[in-house]
Amino acid sequence: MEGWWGRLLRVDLSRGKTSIVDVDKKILLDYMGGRGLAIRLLWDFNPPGVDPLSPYNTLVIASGPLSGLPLPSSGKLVVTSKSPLTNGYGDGNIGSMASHHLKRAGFDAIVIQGKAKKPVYLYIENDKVSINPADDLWGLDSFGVEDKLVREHGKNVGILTIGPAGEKMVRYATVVSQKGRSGGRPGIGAVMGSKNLKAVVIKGTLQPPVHDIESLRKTAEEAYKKIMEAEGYDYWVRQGTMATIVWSQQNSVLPTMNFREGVWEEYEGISGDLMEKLKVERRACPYCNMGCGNVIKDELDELSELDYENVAMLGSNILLGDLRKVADINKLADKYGLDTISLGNSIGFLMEASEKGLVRERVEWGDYKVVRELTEDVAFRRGLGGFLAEGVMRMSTALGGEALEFAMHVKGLEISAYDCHAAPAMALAYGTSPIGAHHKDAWIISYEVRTDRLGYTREKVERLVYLQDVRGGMFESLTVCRLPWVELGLDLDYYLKMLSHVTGIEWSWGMIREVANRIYTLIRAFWIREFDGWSKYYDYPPARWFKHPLTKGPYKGVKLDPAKYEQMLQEYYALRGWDSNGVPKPETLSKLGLTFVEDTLKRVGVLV
Ligand code: PTT
Ligand code: SF4
Repeated sequence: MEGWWGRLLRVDLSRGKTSIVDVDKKILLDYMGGRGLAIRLLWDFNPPGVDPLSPYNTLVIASGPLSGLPLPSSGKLVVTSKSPLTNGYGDGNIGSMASHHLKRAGFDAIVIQGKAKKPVYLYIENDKVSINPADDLWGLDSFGVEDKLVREHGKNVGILTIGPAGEKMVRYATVVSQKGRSGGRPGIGAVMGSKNLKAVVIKGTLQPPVHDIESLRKTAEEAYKKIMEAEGYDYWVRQGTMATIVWSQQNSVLPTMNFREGVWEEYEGISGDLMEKLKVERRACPYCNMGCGNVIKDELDELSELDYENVAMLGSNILLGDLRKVADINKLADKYGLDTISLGNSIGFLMEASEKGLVRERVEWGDYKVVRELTEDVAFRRGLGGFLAEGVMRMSTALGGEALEFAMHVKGLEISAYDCHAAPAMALAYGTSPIGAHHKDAWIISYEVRTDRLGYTREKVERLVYLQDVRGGMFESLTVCRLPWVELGLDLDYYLKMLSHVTGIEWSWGMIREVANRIYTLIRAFWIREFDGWSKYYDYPPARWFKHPLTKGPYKGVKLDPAKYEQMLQEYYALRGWDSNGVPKPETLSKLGLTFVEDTLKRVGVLV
């Protein structure tokens, strides 16, 4: 079948066995790949209510129909599991040679279950698969593992690994690749650690099946050219996502002091302009001609690859205003395999709790030395680091009372770097994101800033659903980087054309949006299945944005309005075909071919 191999690699670490199984063609067409394929596999393979850190949880590493091919920014893959941070659906996107090799090894996805008795790593060379001892890798940081595995297997492989944080099952441990690409914010690295799986090494040498290679080549060539000719290309190549620091400051969304404010007087100390002056190297994911991996030398003169989220969360959010120091903490997070967004949130939360006298320890805002020590302690779960390793939701529940109001998470996933006191649709994007508070599904904040900043309108809700379908539905399932479209305006029709040339099927926007809707609805059913007592209030952003207005900047005095938020949420549910509690209606399930989840939703008491 062109576009897909129709094959999964299944790995049972408890028994030390691997097998290759076929995937039904209809499943691939209905769910596309990446996130879509992964949620269907999780639904089928995970026992309901499974402990995410138990051997029975399933880890899926998936590529999509455009992976492994020389198409713009196609070198991404998705890592997915039930999240130990949220207890719901979790995934992350990584740009790495592992994407290229996974597809070229002849698999659409790897499905990993069980737990090895001792540390292991998985080695895949097309159909040749082995589970190898990893005693000498266990305990190493992600950079050290990568070096060792390259020495063993050569440079022409893709490597996904965890650092000490994954081994210690820090709830926001990530999967790392190529010393600076990291994915799986909701603790996918901890799931690998719980399975004693230190790394996955892939070498693929097959040619993925393509329907019309000549047309594909022409379309890709044209798209690459459009990207390079786009207005803003030079600026993007210079600053990448780091340009967002100044933009966020100007628009009062820069997370500051644990999302207390949206502006910070010292933002220039962490800006993209400063980064440009310090830059020593630029990296790119495979097949990308707009590489945004900006590398500077950090406080210790070591290399650190920076992105907006990392710098905002470890900079303005904790009042650390020196880019080289921020870069040092960012590098530690990459080495140890910790999500920078959750780390910056957890430390910011602790600083605020300390300021308010809710914890005994004094942890001052912006104290680099303490932040450095805490980051190491989180990775190894030492002392106060063990508390931080649990993430903001659990930390706030332990402290109770006032602490719950400034716990900046949705469904347990810490908020990424956009303050929403004065951005109602972005707050809704966080509320309804399928993994908890993350911007990847709908970065509607840029639309809000451009159009009607403070409105709670239906138009914004419609736009939000559209963005989710394109970003979280299409891009996460094609497993292609969305930035050529988001940042340089590459026409979305290129993706339809490429998909049609690869698969030999004429894809329309109607078809893509139906796939996306199916994916969102199945993910929603998964959350409901895994949660004990589903409520629409899980789709609410933190109390801080409703209760405590901004005290500075152009939106001084502004906070979210709960009644108007609820109205937008209800409009969102209606557009998705879900009921007023956010539960998919039977007719929606039927329309999307998801009737197989109906019994489960009845059993947990949300459907009659
Ligand atoms: C992503 C989240 C982001 S989103 C950032 S910076 W961003 C942080 N990056 C981290 C990091 O780095 N190290 C670390 N230890 N923790 C980190 N946590 C944060 O993780 C990333 C780029 C970026 S940079 C963005 S926006 C785009 N994201 C895409 C996406 O989600 N889907 C898609 N189809 N294309 C995307 N293109 C862009 O990719 P998560 P990466 Mg990432 C070092 O992981 O879990 O998805 O969370 O993957 O290869 O580093 O590329 O301003
Ligand atoms: Fe990777 Fe950046 Fe290129 Fe996207 S734009 S593929 S994140 S280098």
